[in-house]
Amino acid sequence: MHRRELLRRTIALGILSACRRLQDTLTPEQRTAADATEAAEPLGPVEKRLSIYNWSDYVAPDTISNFEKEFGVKVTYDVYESNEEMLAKLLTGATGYDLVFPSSYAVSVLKAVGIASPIHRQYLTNWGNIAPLFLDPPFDQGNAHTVPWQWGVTGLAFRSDKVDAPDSWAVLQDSRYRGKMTQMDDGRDVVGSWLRYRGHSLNSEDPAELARAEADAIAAKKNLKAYISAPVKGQLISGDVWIAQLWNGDATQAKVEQPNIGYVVPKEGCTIWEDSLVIPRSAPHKRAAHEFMNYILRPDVQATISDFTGYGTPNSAALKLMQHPVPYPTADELRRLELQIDLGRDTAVWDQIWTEIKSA
Ligand code: N2P
Repeated sequence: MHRRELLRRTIALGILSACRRLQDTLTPEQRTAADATEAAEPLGPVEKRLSIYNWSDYVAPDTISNFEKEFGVKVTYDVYESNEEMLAKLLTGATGYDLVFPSSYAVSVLKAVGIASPIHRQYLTNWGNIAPLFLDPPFDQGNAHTVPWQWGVTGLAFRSDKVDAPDSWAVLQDSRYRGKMTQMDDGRDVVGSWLRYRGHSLNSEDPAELARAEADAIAAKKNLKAYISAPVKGQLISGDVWIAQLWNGDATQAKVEQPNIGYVVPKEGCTIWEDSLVIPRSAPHKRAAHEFMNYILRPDVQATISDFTGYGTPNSAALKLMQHPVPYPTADELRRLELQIDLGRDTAVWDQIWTEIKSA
C-alpha cells in the first residue's frame, strides 16, 4: 500500500497521529510470501494470558469462563460498538490485543496496513467444521488471515405491538413515528441504507448517488431519536423506541426479554456481513489466540455462542446442534443482500458525508 493511501485512511478516521506507524513496507506479493513462511513456523507453548477485543454481546455467558478453566488462560475482555472504533484503536498503534473481530471490509483495511497476522492453520484441528460457503471469502482468499466467526444482516427491528411490520427504509422518513426510531451509529450502515433505498449498491462511490443518500439520511434524521447501535436493545425492550436499524442477532437477544419484537429485511435490501477472528501482528499471546480459535471452532462451543447471540454460524457441525438455528439466506434473499467492501480512497468521501449528516 502506498504512503498516500495510508495517509488518506488515517485522515478518514481522524487519527492523524497514527500516520508514522501505518506502513506495510512489503509489496502484496512479498507480504503473501513472508506470511506463508511465518505461518509454517511453530509458535511455542500456550501463553497464560489472552486479550480479546470483540463487539459487545457477541459470545455466550460461559464461552470465556469455560475457555479459561479448560486451558488455564486468564482472559482480558474489552468491547467495541463499530468497526471504526476498533480500527481507530489498532491504526493508532494500540498493542496488546490478541484477537479482534472485524467485518468484511475492516479485514481488508487491517490486511492493507499489514497488521493482520498470518493464521497458523496447523493449530486449528477443528477447521473442517466450517461450511464451504464461508471459506475463501472475497476479503481473505485462502483464509490466510481470518477464521469465520458469525454472520448476520443489518435490517430493521420493530415493536410489533406498536407498529405494522415496516417493509421499506422509507418508514424512517415517516413522521408518524417521529422520536420513536433510530439508525445505527455507523456511517457505513446509515449511508448504505439510503443508497439501497434508491436502488443503488451500498458500496457506491458515485457522487450523485451519495449526495442523494445524504439528503435522504438528513430527511430521516428529524424523525430519529438517535444514532445508536447495540445499546438500542434496552430502548426497544422498554418501548422508548419502536423501529430501529439493527443487526438481526441483537434484535433476537432483545426479543428474549420483550416478545413483541419483530425483524425485517427491507424490500430494497441491506447489508449481509460476516465477521472474522483476526490476530493483530503485535499480539503478545499468539499461541493462546490460536487455541481460542480452535476452541470456538468446536461444534458445541459454536452452537452455544450462536444460540445466545442470535447470529448465524459458519460452522456446519454447530448448525446441527443449535436450538434456534439461523438458516442460510435463500437465493431470493441473497439477491437483496450485499457485503460491504473496503472503499479504499473513497473512505474519506464517505467519512465526510457521515460527518455532515451527524452535524446537520
Ligand atoms: C453483536 C455485534 C454484531 C456485529 N452485538 C456486527 N457486525
